[in-house]
Amino acid sequence: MNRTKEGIYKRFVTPNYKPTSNDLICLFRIEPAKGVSMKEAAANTALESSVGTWTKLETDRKYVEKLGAKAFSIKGNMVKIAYPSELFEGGNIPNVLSSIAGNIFGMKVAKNIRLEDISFPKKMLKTYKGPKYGVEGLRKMMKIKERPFVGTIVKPKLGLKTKHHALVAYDAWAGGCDLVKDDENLSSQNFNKFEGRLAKTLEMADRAESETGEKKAYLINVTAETMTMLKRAQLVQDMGGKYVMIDIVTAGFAAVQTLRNANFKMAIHGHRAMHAAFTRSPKHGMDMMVLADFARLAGIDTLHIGTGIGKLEGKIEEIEALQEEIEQKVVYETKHHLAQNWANINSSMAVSSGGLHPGHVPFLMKHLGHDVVLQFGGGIHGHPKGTFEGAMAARQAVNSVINGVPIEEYAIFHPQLKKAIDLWGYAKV
Ligand code: CAP
Ligand code: MG
Repeated sequence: MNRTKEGIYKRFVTPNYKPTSNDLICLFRIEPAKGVSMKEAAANTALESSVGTWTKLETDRKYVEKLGAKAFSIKGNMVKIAYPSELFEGGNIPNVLSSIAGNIFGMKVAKNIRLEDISFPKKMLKTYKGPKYGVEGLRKMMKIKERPFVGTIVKPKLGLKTKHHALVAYDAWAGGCDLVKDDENLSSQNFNKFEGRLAKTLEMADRAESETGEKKAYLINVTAETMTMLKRAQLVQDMGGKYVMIDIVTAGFAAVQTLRNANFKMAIHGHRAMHAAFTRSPKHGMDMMVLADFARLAGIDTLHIGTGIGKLEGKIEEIEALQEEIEQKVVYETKHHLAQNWANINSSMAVSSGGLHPGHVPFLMKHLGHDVVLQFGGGIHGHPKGTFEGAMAARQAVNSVINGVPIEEYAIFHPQLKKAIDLWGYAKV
């Protein structure tokens, strides 16, 4: 490699380059370090994330040159870099991340660097399974034609004994929830072991199904060391479960791929605990968009994307963009996002969760429509009359929107909803 600045620029900063349909594109926001030009920071990002390093190499070969990434657009601090897909092994998400989201985050030439979005070429998409069910498949599985799904997380998030956990799940289903999930940090602790919980809670799901005539799914958390994870998932399938959940960040994308590639006849729910460690800063790290892209690629059927109104950070416009990214087949380019044609990859369904209660439903449905899981933890189990009526209140809130009746009016004839909005209020839309 020619290690003069000019040599590096010539190879890694190429404004005339037109990306081919086989290139993976990344959109970075780069803030160069003091005394470093944008061009230099962009060049170093491209080289470090592909074939280069800090010095000229005696081992370099002519044929390596064509694998170099190219910064082909620099507008202000937004830099687009194209990577030839030959750089990556097919079907290997950790491999892709180690390049495009690897060493670059620690480079001294950049004060801050944030990966805003990524666009996969068709050639790469073909090497991944994507979601098995997607929005359509999940609607068929749950026999829910149009409305949003209503979900809950058993609370308290940790500590309940198996018997009580299963009873809380039963009340939630009987009251009107479609999905009941474990919380992100429940696995197989001594107070609530996986096997016992699975058996007892699935029993309650069956009971609620026969009593209500609706489909009920239990999203049991199989996040664990991967061999254990697979054994647990197999057990869920053997016992008639429809769904498993995994913490996609703490378990890692290899684990998500392992779970998806095992090809169980079950949907996979993706919780994103820990994402904010690197998605929260607007300057450094990566946007949730990138995580969502990889979750869809790996095969997550339902993914947490935030609320825009609940207890956790995230503006509603960002949540809408995330929903579009994971649910649509074709996503168009905007100032902050790259275009994507998802080709063979199925959709993932958005999950809105985190500090929600029934009074938020009109706001959520206005912004996120019907293809969404509305998920309430405290907002159901904190209902003054308990879980059963809390779940009723959540379903009533959804019905109020479907029937076009303002929630406060609907509440007059629906005492469970009334109790909920008396306690937590409601968002005006
Ligand atoms: C929600 C929740 C979910 C968050 C995760 C919790 O409970 O169970 O894990 O939604 O955040 O533990 O906070 P509440 P996100 O409904 O009681 O708040 O969806 O943003 O990934
Ligand atoms: Mg939780």
